[in-house]
Amino acid sequence: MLKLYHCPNARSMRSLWLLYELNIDFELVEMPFDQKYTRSPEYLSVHPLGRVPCLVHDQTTLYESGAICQYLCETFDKEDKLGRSLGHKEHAEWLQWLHYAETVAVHGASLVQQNIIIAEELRSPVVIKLESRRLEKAIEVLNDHLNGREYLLESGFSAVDTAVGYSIHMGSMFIKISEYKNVVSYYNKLKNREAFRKSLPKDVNDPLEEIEV
Ligand SMILES: N[C@@H](CCC(=O)N[C@@H](CS)C(=O)NCC(=O)O)C(=O)O
Repeated sequence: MLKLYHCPNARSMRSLWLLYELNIDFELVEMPFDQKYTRSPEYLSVHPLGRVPCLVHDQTTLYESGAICQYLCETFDKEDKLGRSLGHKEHAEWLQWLHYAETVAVHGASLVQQNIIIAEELRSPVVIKLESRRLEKAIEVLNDHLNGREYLLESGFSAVDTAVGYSIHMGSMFIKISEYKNVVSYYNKLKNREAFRKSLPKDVNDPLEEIEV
């Protein structure tokens, strides 16, 4: 049994996208991003913090998107099409980008709190400015790395592009990424993947609009 708990546009989109890339059968449990569902006793008995993603595979439960990515590749991608297992020359780099995805996403998550979740009178312009700047710096590093490259790894598309690609997707909701030309062309390429499209929220307005480079 393989089951993914997911909320639209949340970090679980990484796991959903990757499951579609892997083209394997799984059960999708989609919940609104609402504590009525994510903090329900039923869901808290699966994930003690009531967050997403959460992956259940037979007796194994995982609730870190990075761990889920590595686990899915190690379990279902024995030929290293999307993973780069121990011994592969890109293994260390693959791990680095897998976890760098969270370095980017934490700033996006903070901006979700500041712009959407907390009451307007509690929002802080200083925190918004700081987090936006830190997000921009993290995107700048990606922009430099992507110079002359199609994907994060020299050998081509891999699971770490789903991890980092989601972080760009999330970050682009809060900062203007159009000045980061390499990031924009990379993101436009990722957005054309069928698995990415399938992982988008169904009610999204114009998800596939290309950003001008
Ligand atoms: N480091 C975790 C972060 C998980 C996380 O915080 N997910 C957010 C959605 S992006 C969540 O579920 N938030 C709901 C909440 O905190 O109530 C991961 O990468 O899976």
